[in-house]
Amino acid sequence: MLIKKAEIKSSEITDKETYLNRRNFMRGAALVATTAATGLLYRGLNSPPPVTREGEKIANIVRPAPDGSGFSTDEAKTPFKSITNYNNFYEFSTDKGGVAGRAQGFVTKPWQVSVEGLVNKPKVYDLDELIKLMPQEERIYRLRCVEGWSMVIPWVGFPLAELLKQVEPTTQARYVAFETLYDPKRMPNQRTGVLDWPYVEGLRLDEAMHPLTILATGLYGEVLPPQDGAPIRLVVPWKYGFKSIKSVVKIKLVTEQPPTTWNIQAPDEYGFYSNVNPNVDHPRWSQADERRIGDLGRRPTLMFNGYAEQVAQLYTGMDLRTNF
Ligand SMILES: Nc1nc2c(c(=O)[nH]1)N[C@H]1C(S)=C(S)[C@@H](COP(=O)(O)O)O[C@H]1N2
Ligand SMILES: [Mo]
Repeated sequence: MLIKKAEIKSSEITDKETYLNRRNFMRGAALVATTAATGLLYRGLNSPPPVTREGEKIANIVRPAPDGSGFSTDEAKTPFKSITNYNNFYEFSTDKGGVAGRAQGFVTKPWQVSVEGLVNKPKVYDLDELIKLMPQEERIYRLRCVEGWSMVIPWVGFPLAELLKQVEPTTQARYVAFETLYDPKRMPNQRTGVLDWPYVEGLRLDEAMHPLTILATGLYGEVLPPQDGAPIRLVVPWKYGFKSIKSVVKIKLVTEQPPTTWNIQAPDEYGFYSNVNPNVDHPRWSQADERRIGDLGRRPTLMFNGYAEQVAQLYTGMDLRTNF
C-alpha cells in the first residue's frame, strides 16, 4: 500500500517538470490540431483555463510586515495566476493544474477552528470573529515544495503565536497538531485512498510560536482562493511546502510528537521536521536546487529556505540528517 502511494507521488514529480513546457507544447499542438483524436488528447492533457481574479479584498490589513525585520523578501513575487493555478491540494486533485477548477465553489462560510488540548482556555473560534481579533499583516515569503519548485507569495495572515497566546498552552504542551477539514462531499478526492484523511501536520511548540509562522487568510490582499487553502491555512516558510497545511479546522496542543500525513505515507522520504535543507537529499532526488516558477533554469536551494538567520537556533545541537 505504502509503495503504491509512493508511486503516485513519484508520478507527480514528472508532472512538475513538464507543466510549463506542456502548456507551451499544447499551445503549439492546438494550432496544428485538425483531427478529433488530437482534440481528445488536447482535452485530456491540457490544464483547465486559469482562474481569473475575482477575490474579495481583505478589509482589515492593519499593518505591513515591519521594515527590515527580515519577515518579507523583496524578491519578485510569483504572479497571482501561477500561485492560484499550480497547486498541491490532494483533497481536490493530485494534478497541480487541476486543483483550481475542482476547488472552485468550495464553501468556506461559516468556518470554525477549534483550538484545544493542553490549554487553559480552549475555544472554538468562528473564523470571522478570529480574523477581527488578530493583527492581519502582509508577509512576502518563499515557498519551496519538496518536489523541487518554488514561488514567492504575498500572504495576508497573522502570527500563529498570537492565537496560541489567547488559549494559554499549559506547561505540558510541547507540540501543536493541525487537522484539515474532513468532508468528502466538499473535498471530493477524500473519497479516494490517495492519502489517509484528514490531512494532518504538526510543529514543535517553539516552531509554532516563532514569529515567522503564520496562519494565512489571504494572498495578494484578497481572501484566500479555495485552491490555496481557504479559508485559513498554516504557512511555515523555512519548511517544505507540505508542512503548510490547508483549510485548517483543528489546532491541538499535545505532549507527544503528532503524526503527520507525508510521514505516514512514506516515512523514509518525509520526516517530522522537513526543514528545507539542500544538504539532505530526498531518497529519490537531490534537494540542492529548485526551479522558481516562471524561471527557465534552476537556482541553488538555501538552508532553511533562506531563513537560517531567523530559525537556525531552533535546531542547535540537533543532527539534521537524522531529524530530516
Ligand atoms: N490539506 C492539505 N494541505 C496541503 C497539501 C494538501 O494536499 N492538502 N499540500 C501541501 C503541499 S505538498 C504544498 S507544496 C503546499 C502548496 O500550497 P499552494 O498550493 O498554496 O502553493 O500545500 C501543502 N498543504
Ligand atoms: Mo509540496
